Amino acid sequence: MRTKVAIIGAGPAGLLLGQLLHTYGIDNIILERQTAEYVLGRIRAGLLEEGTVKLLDEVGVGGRAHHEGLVHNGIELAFGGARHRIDMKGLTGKTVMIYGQTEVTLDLMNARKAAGLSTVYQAADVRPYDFDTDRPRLTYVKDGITHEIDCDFIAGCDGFHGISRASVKPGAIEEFERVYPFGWLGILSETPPVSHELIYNNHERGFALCTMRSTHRSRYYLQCSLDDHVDNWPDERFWDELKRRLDPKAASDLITGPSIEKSIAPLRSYVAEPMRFGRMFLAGDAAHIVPPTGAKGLNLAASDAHYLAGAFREYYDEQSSAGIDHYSTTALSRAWKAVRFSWWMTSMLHKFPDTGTFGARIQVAELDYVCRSKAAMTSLAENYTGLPF
Ligand code: RFL
Ligand code: PHB
Repeated sequence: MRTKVAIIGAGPAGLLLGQLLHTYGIDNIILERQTAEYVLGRIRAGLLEEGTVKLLDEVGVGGRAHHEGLVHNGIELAFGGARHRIDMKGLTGKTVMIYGQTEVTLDLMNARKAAGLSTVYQAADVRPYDFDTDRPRLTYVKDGITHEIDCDFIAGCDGFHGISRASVKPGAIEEFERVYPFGWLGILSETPPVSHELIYNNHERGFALCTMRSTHRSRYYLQCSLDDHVDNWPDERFWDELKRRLDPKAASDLITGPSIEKSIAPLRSYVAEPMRFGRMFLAGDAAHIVPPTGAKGLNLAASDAHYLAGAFREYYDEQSSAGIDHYSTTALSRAWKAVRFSWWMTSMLHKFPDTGTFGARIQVAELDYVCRSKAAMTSLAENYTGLPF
């Protein structure tokens, strides 16, 4: 088998890249380890920057997001028992959209199917070879049979635990990492959200986030310890703890109900440099991870896909390698700004075991400053709604 771009991973990065390449007339194949149902079952991100929505429009799949997504003009920061609104639209002219990653993935999968593009699900033991030469190739096993794909380029869109980054020879990658001493326990429930905008809560018992998937489906997160387990959190305990971390009005407005999903995710900041190794390029979580506090992971996957698709288009349409030569620098420059913003939001909002009461007072001083200073608020809003790409 032969294709121009072989993409590993059918998450948001891989699917969006595949669709952008198709729009530009560049043939591609996606190899995904899991089934489509498994990929769609993962409850993850929920918030899209305007730039990400524009990319969905560019590949012709933005219709349902515009129809069903919830456009938000602001967020609230809660501390010391009170809520403070950041008017992002007023400060930056930009909004964000609540539209689940599962929906983005479904829309992209449907478009890919409709265009008759090739996706191999349950592709086992995917291996990239010879990407330091002009003739890279991949092998994978499907139904016990080994297949080979020759290609011009490999796109490693296979997430943090993927094979692409792991295939690079030791010493060729520099890694930057911060592991946080806590995780997020998340639940999804078929209940109306406590407020029509997101509430980020700094509380002495730990961080809490009130978000949503729709006007009748809520998503809540609690900071938890790294060794915690969902079995320790029956719904009742979750709702009780959430109420204790909310301001009095939100606690009394909260409508509870049975959870339909519950999971724990560790928090990590990670960047691999560079994002290009000969003819293999990393995109999305394969290259960088951010803690979810800034809502940036999926949006970074989208901007990487945009940069990489543009670079391939330049290569095929203009016979120029300039785009692929600049890809790593361009993508890393934007990624690092999101890494910084996500780290900052995480630092300001969570309870840290080692900084004590001094650290807690510093957080409140910073939150109070952010909520009173137009300059600080604008900086938060500019980063939250997404830096340009
Ligand atoms: P994905 O989504 O992990 O997809 C990678 C795909 O590659 C496949 N794969 C392989 N396929 C073949 N061979 C192999 N050897 C393979 N190894 C892996 C996997 O099965 C998978 O299908 O990476 P991608 O595409 O880079 O997308 C990244 C996003 O999924 C991620 O950054 C976001 O979910 C992060 N995130 C958020 N991002 C936002 O922008 N806004 C948010 O509001 C937001 N909230 C979140 C989040 C992540 C969370 N968790 C669970 C970490 C909230 C949470 C709780
Ligand atoms: C979500 O809706 O899951 C979500 C929203 C904003 C965040 C993190 C997660 O910062």
